[in-house]
Amino acid sequence: MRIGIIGLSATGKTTLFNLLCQAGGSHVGHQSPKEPNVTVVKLPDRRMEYLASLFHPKKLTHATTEFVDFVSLTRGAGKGEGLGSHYLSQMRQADALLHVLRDFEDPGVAHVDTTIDPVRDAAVVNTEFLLADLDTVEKRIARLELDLKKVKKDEAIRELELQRRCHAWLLTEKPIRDLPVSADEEKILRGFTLLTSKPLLYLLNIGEVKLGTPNPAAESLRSLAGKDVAVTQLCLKVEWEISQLSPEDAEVFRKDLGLTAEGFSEVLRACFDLLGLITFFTGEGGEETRAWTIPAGATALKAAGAIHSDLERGFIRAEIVNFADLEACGSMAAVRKKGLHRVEGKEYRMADGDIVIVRFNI
Ligand SMILES: Nc1nc2c(ncn2[C@@H]2O[C@H](COP(=O)(O)OP(=O)(O)OP(=O)(O)O)[C@@H](O)[C@H]2O)c(=O)[nH]1
Ligand SMILES: [Mg+2]
Repeated sequence: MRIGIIGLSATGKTTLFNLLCQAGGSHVGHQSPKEPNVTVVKLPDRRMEYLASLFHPKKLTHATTEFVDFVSLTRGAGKGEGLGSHYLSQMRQADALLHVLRDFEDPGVAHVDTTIDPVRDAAVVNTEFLLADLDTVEKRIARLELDLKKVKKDEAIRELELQRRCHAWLLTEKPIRDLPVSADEEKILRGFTLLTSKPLLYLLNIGEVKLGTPNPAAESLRSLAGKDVAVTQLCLKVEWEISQLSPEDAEVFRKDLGLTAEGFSEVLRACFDLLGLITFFTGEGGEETRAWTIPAGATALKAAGAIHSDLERGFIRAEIVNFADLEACGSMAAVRKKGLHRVEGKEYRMADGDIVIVRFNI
């Protein structure tokens, strides 16, 4: 899973990226100045520590997410101005976009505009994405029309119809996320990698003075948000300061400011929820306890495939205990005694927190 950090200049993207690197991310680094920075971040999950305390594994492997720190977007990027098209094509590779919006006053930090207005800034970037998508769709339509003149293929005819629908929709200035499509069409759409089809998380980078107060910008963004759009906020400056403290001091500081949970895990969680992913675990009786991510609604067979293709191929059954039952009972033995241990087939839909043993034969 790859999440692209995007936004206008000096909104806090790199600050966020550095925080992610600190929070256990390994820095994959720059290949060249034109390439963005990438980090792989462990997805915090309190359940992992609990499982480790029961299973005593040699190795504990968290689920991970890749974050990419992109160069700032500017007006005109959607029409390919400057390096616009180069950066936008990199953004198309992301599974979701995390849009950092400046919502802090600081005369020392230059802003592209004269006022602080995150809702306006969000619209600026969205417009560039709409223009970029229009361009992509137009080029594809022209290509398909040309191909269809030579050979009539059903697949191309279907795609052309869908591309034309996308085109008309984009002209009304609406994101592809909100375009009503069938499940089959959604699959085809995924291959288009349109920017306005990607799940989007707005992160308002708020000033310290706004901590603990209701934020009208967040409310406005929420009221405008369509499908697959979420809004969250953090004060990145404060998060950065906290990240430089010892764990004890950090806790005191958080309390003083009325900040409860790790702000950071919340952002990660929000990305995860937005992508519609769930976690399942393996490791009972093994050397490694591991968290895996799959799309919500995936079957036991798909879960087996996420672990190894052999498990999918030779799948016999899945033995499942849900984490909530395990925690309530205190041990696997107690879970079994209570009959909360289940045997499921291929078609079973995995639930978040399922602990799985896949029985297979190849
Ligand atoms: N006051 C204040 N300054 C911040 C905050 N977050 C970031 N900054 C400052 O804003 C400046 C830009 O932050 P970056 O994280 O580099 O922003 P960016 O979006 O990566 O900027 P570009 O990559 O240049 O577009 C830095 O000087 C940060 O120290 C914040 O929450 N409050
Ligand atoms: Mg930066």
